[in-house]
Amino acid sequence: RLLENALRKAIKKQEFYLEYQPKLNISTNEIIGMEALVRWNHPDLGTIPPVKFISLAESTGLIIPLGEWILRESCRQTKEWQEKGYPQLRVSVNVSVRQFEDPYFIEKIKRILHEIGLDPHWLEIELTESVFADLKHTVPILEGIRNLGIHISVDDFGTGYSSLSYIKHLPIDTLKVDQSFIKDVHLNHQSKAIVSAVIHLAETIGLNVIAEGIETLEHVEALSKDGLKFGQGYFYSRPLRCEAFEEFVTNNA
Ligand code: G
Ligand code: G
Ligand code: MN
Ligand code: NA
Repeated sequence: RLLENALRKAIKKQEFYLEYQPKLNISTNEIIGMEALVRWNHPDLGTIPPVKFISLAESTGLIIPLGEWILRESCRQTKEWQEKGYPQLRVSVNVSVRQFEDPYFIEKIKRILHEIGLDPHWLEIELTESVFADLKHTVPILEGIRNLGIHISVDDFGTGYSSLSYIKHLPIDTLKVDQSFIKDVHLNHQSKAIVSAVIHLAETIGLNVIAEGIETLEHVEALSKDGLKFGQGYFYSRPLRCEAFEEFVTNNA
């Protein structure tokens, strides 16, 4: 209750900000994009991480206005970076099932992109597998999003319902292998087998794969051997505030 009211006020007072975590080509170390991650800067409690408020925002429906702000702000920032002459990068935004099920979702995205003047090609949305529980309902929405030119990636891949047999029928672009499989990929045969299977099968059906949660050089080496192209994780960079992200991009160029 208390936190719910605080969250309601925080949305009105705009106490949120975004951090950006780089995504890289793991063989060239070239930056290919960034994931926007929300943080709440509470006036008394300081920075509150999303694990403390996203599920509350979802259960109360506050994720709808909050999610709209996150989409708008990440698109606005991406456009600003393009205009400032930074390399053109795609921004990935996490979208909750609740937002995805909002009948105005596609209209809202269109309006935001139009207002900001950002080409849809530079936007990617990250959805978890829970979205795919009801395919009859999901596929037309995914197609609508993709027809705009927006990319779609499946977040935390491997932890939910999907099997590669039905993934092949979905209008998606990228599988994001869950960090739980990356953590011990260099030590555990089972994790390694799962990661290899995802990489190779994704390749045959024409999807991109990115690994999240890369923390060490051992991870990079094990994943490169398996033919993985893209990655993200503390080994490269933590999520960064705008200024630090600009610095990262400048040093990476
Ligand atoms: O950002 P952090 O690194 O702490 O993320 C923790 C969890 O919160 C992750 O599951 C992440 O997907 C989720 N999360 C972070 N930012 C957002 C956001 O902007 N929207 C939604 N829906 N979830 C987010
Ligand atoms: O659910 P989602 O994949 O969107 O959430 C990403 C979460 O993982 C965020 O909380 C982000 O800060 C965190 N994260 C990103 N890179 C790493 C990493 O290398 N190690 C760990 N432990 N967490 C990471
Ligand atoms: Mn994500
Ligand atoms: Na994830």
